[in-house]
Amino acid sequence: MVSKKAINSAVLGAIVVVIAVGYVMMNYTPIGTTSGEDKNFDVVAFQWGFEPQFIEVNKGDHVTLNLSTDDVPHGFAISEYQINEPIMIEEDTKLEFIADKPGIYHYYCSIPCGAGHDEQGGYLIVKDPLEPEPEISTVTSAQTDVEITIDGIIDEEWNQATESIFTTLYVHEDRKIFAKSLNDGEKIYFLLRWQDDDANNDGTTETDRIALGFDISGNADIAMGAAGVPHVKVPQRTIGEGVVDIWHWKAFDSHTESLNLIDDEFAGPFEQLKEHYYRDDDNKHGGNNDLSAVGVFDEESQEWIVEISRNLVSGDTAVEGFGMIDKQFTPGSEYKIGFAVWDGGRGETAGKHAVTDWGVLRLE
Ligand SMILES: [Ca+2]
Ligand SMILES: [Ca+2]
Ligand SMILES: [Ca+2]
Ligand SMILES: [Ca+2]
Ligand SMILES: [Cu+2]
Repeated sequence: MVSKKAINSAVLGAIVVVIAVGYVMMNYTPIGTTSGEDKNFDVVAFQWGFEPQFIEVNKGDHVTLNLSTDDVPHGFAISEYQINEPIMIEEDTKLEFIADKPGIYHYYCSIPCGAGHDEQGGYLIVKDPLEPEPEISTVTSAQTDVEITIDGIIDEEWNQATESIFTTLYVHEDRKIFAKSLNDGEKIYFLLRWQDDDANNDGTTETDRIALGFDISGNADIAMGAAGVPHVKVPQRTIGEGVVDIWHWKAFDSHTESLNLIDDEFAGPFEQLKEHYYRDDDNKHGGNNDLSAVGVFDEESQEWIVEISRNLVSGDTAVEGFGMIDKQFTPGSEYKIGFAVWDGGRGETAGKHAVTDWGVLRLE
């Protein structure tokens, strides 16, 4: 799996830190021997997130989490594992459990800690080594010499592109994103469709949205959607050490009260994001918004149809503090691509969304 290497290196880093740092053992519960391995992680809670955001273990592993907070008291909770542990200031809390249930579990903060509290979370991934790895989705961007009109209406030309399916994995499982891509030597185009039973685009509810992510650094964990809590300008989602280009379309943007807005964003390592912005055009920090998109809700088929385009090559390759924040595309190459979707009608916003794993974008 593409994301595995990134997770493994994070695991290794965490183990090194655990060995190097002495800690007070709190809430220590001895656990008998199991068939699994010992897995240790340093988990830092902060306003508003956890680092790391993904913890991957195998079924049966004896997991030890060394919990600490960077700022105010937080909690670490996983409902399905009956875990709910307070994390107090200047106290290291050791939490141990056997990862006996395979699956993907949301971990979240259980102590109210401010504006971004609801967004503070991450994922415990418990793999069953006997289960085969899921297949990686690939979308092929065929070459075309016809210019695509970005209007949310399916051009003739789209009929020659092959459709791929990306399925969401985290929290809201099994939503399907149907993706097509074309490129004409200058621009890359995407046609995205997904099922949604209500168009949330008038500002009375949270908005429907979709985001595309492109791994820039080559080692980013899965990290889709908002890279920060916009109103407080604090990074909320971290992506290990990686940098990801994010294209974030909203049916309705409440800040500008406009329909069909696409933000050109990026996410990076937490320490870097703290000092910087997350949107390419944010107060003139970062780069330029290089994206065009239009979405139309098809009442009949109950789905959003969104067309997006960008130049294959953008200018945002040397932004202070980050370097490249827009993925650059070359025909004949392959890239890591992932998706997130939000259904505003279900109250989904910011970090509450349905997310796919990394797949492959292949440019012909
Ligand atoms: Ca069109
Ligand atoms: Ca840009
Ligand atoms: Ca960008
Ligand atoms: Ca909706
Ligand atoms: Cu918290």
